[in-house]
Amino acid sequence: QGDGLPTTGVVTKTRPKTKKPAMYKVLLLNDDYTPMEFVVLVLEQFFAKGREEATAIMLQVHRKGVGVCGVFTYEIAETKVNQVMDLARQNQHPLQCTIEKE
Ligand code: TYC
Repeated sequence: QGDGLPTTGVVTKTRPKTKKPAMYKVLLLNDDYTPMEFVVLVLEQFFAKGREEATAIMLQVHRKGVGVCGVFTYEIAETKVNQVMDLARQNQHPLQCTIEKE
C-alpha cells in the first residue's frame, strides 16, 4: 500500500446459498360438460380466487381451451391438481387439471 502501484487481488463472487425452488403452473382445461358454476367454485375453493377473478379465469378457459389457476412449488401444485380432480370425479364432471413447469 502507498507504493503507487495498483492493488492486485482476486475478487471472489459468492453465490447466495439459497436457491429459488422450481415453480409449476396449475392449468385448467376446457371441456363441453363441466358446468361453468362448478369451475368458478373450484377456483374459489382451491385457488382462493374471488368471484370476479374466478369467473374471468373460467371464461378464459372456456374460450381459449386452457387457463392458469396459479403457480406453486411442485408439492403444492400436485396437491391442488388432486383436490380439483377428486372433487370433479365426485361430482361426475370430466374437468381436467394439469401441471406445467414454469
Ligand atoms: N365449457 C364448459 C361449458 O360450456 C365450461 C368450462 C369452463 C368447463 C372451464 C371446463 O375448465 C373449464 N359448460
